[in-house]
Amino acid sequence: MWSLRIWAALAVAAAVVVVMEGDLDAPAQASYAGEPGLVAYAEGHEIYTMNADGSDQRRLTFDSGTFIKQEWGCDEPRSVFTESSSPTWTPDGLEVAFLYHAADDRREVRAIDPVVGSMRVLFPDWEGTMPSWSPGGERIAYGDASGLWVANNDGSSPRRVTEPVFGGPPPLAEWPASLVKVEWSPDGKRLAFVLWTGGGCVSGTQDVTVIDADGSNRHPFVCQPRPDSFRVTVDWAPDGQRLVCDDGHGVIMTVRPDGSDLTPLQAEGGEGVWSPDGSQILYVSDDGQHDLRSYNTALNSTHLLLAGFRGADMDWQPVQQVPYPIGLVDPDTGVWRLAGDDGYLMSFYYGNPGDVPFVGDWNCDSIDTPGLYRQSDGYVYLRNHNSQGVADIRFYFGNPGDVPVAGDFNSDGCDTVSLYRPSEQRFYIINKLGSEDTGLGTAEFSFVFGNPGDKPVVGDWDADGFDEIGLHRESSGYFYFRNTLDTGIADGQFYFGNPADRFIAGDWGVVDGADTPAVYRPDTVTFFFRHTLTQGNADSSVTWGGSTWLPVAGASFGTS
Ligand SMILES: [Ca+2]
Ligand SMILES: [Ca+2]
Ligand SMILES: [Ca+2]
Ligand SMILES: [Ca+2]
Repeated sequence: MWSLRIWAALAVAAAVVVVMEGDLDAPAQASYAGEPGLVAYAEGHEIYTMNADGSDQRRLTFDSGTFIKQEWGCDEPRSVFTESSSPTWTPDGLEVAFLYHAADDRREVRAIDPVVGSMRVLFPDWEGTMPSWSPGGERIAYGDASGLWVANNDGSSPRRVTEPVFGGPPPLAEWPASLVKVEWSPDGKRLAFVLWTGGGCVSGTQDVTVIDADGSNRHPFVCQPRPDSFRVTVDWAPDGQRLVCDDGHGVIMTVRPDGSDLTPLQAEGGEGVWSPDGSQILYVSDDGQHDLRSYNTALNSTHLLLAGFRGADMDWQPVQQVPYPIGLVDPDTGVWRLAGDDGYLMSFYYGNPGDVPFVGDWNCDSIDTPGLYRQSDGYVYLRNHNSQGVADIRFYFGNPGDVPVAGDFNSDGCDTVSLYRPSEQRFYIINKLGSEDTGLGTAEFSFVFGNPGDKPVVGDWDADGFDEIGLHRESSGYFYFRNTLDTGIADGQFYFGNPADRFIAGDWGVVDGADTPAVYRPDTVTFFFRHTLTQGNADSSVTWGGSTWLPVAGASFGTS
């Protein structure tokens, strides 16, 4: 029945998981403002995204709506078309997964990156409902006519959690039941599913059941089903304490997972989805119009966002929060993802495959923005905004093979691009930027530091406002740094990181003006942060990204 392909990529693109170790205080998170994240939805065989206020609707899929076959159901012919449906964000929020009904009548689970537009097939032959991922992405839950299933995220080791028994008074109890939607709770402990039972073509009823992921504590009829209810939807509050659902007849409600404390919203409609911060529920009103509305859970008030909204099956993008001003650049696609001051990711295209990415404050406004160094011709491309666009500043500097190092080496509040030449183990420091496609000229000063094979990194190790340099020596595992920009022995050194780790530095964990190193480890797609310039284990870590992605670190990337 099942034909499943290993989905290794999910393990690579795991959700952002922030782990704080030791006794150090977690950095303060900026307060929530606005509605972060996109909302994916289905409309007319295709998948779209929009902002949470209904603006900026973008179509993601373009290959649906092709006639497949004629089907007879309930004594009426029905045309079946290729269709993309049931959009669901992957747990890392990077892709929209969806069910695709293919022209050969197969069903696939696909995923599309809304920034890049690239599409991949996760499961090429799928017969269940759209999978719902566990919060960490390690497992999937899905349903079919035989019950509720939990499996590894590659589809292996499926285990049936429960059978599809609708129950209730006759005739509901006698009719066959089937699962039509599954939603994993944010704490990973419970599953909510929509169960459908029908007596042929004339009647059918849907309702929501909540069950522990191990199959215990079954709570049926959580949303108080009424006869002839179709298209019941359900979504979890981000704290897992409540659900939003509807009875299929326009009564939209929130309720505890055990069915208690049912509270109808002061609104008619369905398709409710909870915002990642819990402050609002997005829904489609059912008062003759199909309007996109939002319900403020604190004020118990609703307001109109968009009149005449035809979307369905909405899913709100999981909000990634990264606690430090770090970023990752995918060198294969040129997609940048930077953690803003509010912790939310900004993503945009910049550069060509193979360019070496770095960041700096080129226009002295305290916001770090991208830079690229093209090692083949020594060209530097700097941009002053964290958005897609052309370079604001471009010039050439250095020799092929040089490694860019950016920092504020004279403490004037402006970053400049300097170089490390591995063939000479020599830093070339310059405190101005070039312009207008010209050469930058010679470096202001240069000095030798390090051994062949050392990897350079820039940071202000002594908190005096002047950036200096450091090196990672993979052969010994040592990190060396100097507090002056000249030749000499290291002012400090300690063991940190593994070979193949990618070094960055920033003022994280202990925010005192002094930079400390971190590594991005490709094989586990994890950043490991050291909060002091001393030897020891990582003080915190962030799991995020892809194994070929390159890390960058700044002081502030602003907010999108
Ligand atoms: Ca700037
Ligand atoms: Ca400077
Ligand atoms: Ca310094
Ligand atoms: Ca620090």
